[in-house]
Amino acid sequence: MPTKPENANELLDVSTADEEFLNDAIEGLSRKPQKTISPKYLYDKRGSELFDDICELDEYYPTRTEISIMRQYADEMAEAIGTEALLVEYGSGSSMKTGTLLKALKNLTGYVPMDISGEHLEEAAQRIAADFPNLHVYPVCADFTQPFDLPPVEGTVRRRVAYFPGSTIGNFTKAQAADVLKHISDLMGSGGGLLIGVDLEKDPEVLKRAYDDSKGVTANFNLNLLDRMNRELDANFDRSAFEHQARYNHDLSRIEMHLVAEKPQTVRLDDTEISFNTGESIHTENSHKFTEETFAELAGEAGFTLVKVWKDPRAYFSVMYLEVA
Ligand code: AVI
Repeated sequence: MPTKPENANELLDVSTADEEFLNDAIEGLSRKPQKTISPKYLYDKRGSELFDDICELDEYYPTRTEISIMRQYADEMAEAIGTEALLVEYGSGSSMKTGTLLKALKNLTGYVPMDISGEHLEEAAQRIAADFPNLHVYPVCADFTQPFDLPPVEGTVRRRVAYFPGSTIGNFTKAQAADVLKHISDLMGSGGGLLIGVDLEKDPEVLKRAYDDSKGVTANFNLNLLDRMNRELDANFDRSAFEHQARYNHDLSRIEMHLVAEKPQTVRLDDTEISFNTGESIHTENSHKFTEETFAELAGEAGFTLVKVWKDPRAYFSVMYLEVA
């Protein structure tokens, strides 16, 4: 059995400091005319659990559709990637999709799971290391909206390939997504690849049901952000005075999540007071939907060329493979 490099399975923590949450929350909630908070703050431990519950909902089609695409086409994806690749996963933890891909990949040199949550990451890395005992796993704790370096790895790396499942790219604004894609293309380098889950444009009614489900799980996920600010930032939000809303923005092809104040109120956040009028909202998340063309254009700005696209029969979701020229 090959021996593992010394740094395999060791967590490399390059995440940003916690006080950023307070600064970001005060800055975002002071914005006019639209109060806003970055969607990355939806994912504390409770938020991550609620997101896992969302993925199980009948109305939330993306997860199960992406898994079915991975199961059906993993071999074709592995063929496009080739041998002796270093696979870098953006936002790991989606072990079902990753396992399917790792099984199909031939002679993989190493696997770098990356996540902003150290806890989530260690669990995911341990699971993968147990399922693939011969695989060299190098977990990296990082906020991938910022540039970061890859750990040194042992063996021949013929190509670095980013694996970015879940259509998380859709949660960034177009400008942020272009930046993230540029960081990825810089890190993968010339000849590098990107295998990415991309949610597709569809009937807005299907989208509204997916983002405002009948069991209220997505509402809880959104409202948890208020609880989180109370827990971590010494805030005093009354969650019963806010309502979850999912709105489809036709012009920007995206679902927007908002927390809407149901009555006028003033909330304290550390030493800052934030006032809300009735109907005023905090914009908490965007989920952009693409066509093959709009995504190829966005990724093209970062130096990627679209090589292949796999879709489900309803064309609800896609997995695209792109390469850096
Ligand atoms: C993580 N991300 C891709 C999800 C999405 O569909 O945009 C987050 C989510 N928000 C509400 N439901 C799911």
